[in-house]
Amino acid sequence: MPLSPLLSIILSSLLLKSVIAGDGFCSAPSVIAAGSNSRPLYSKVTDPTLSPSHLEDLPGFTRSVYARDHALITPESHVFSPLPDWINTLGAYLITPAMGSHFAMYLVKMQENSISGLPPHDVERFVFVVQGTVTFTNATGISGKLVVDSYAYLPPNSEHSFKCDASATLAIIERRYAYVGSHITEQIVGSTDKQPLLETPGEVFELRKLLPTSTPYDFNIHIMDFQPGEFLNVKEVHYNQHGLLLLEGQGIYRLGKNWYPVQAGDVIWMAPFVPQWYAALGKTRSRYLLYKDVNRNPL
Ligand code: UGY
Ligand code: MN
Repeated sequence: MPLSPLLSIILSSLLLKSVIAGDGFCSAPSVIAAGSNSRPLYSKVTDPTLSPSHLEDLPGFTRSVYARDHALITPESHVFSPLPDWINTLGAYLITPAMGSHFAMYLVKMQENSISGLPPHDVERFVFVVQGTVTFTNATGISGKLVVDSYAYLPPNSEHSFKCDASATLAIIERRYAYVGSHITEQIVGSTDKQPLLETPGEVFELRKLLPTSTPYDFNIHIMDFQPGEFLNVKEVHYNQHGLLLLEGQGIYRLGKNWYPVQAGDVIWMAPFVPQWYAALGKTRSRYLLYKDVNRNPL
């Protein structure tokens, strides 16, 4: 039987009230508030939402996963401890060869009077500033400040230091350099926003590469941007390995047969040939930093 006009007005105003009050409906955390632009760049990495609000108090809950061919290491699982050879600095190794990778990826927290140590012999280093400012000094004694979104690449066996006099968070990637012929790499300092957008045939995401693509470099760092709703067209399966830090946004990462909700601050290890696919969701841009080994014959 049709509702009388008066009854339906009363019912819809009650319904509206309960939506505004948030009662009577499943309520999800507001993605709009979470994506507000008033926070500094990449602040979700250093100040993450540890888990969906209805799960954050659940004892033992984590989204982290460690599998044979991939791992998702989420912020509530990050364990920081003093870094060997560094002064006054804490680090969390999130990807290491113990997982099967040929590289290491770790987060570093520096504070007043923090000083970096050097990587082992023949190991190259890539440093990306996620938060704060560090002073970088190279082998010739030349110094400069590195701010958020800037980075440095250090060839193997090159003297250098990073110092901090307030607070900084760095994402670091290191691997044993794969020498080929007489090629050598050079020190590089740059910032993401100065790197040109590259062609991505068949794909919609925006791509920047932070290192030269020439033969001496045995890896590159990609910065990949997706607007909400955009996704990888290729359901990738390839010989290269990846280390990924989600700098902004949220979405779904497919790894093998698993589908993971992910958000800024999450780190992912992808072994060679693990099927991989990403779709950006939410209300804000997704941006990730991606290690990829290149330019070497896999045999
Ligand atoms: O270049 C890549 O392999 C990149 N598109 N992979 C990824 O985003 N998982
Ligand atoms: Mn890939």
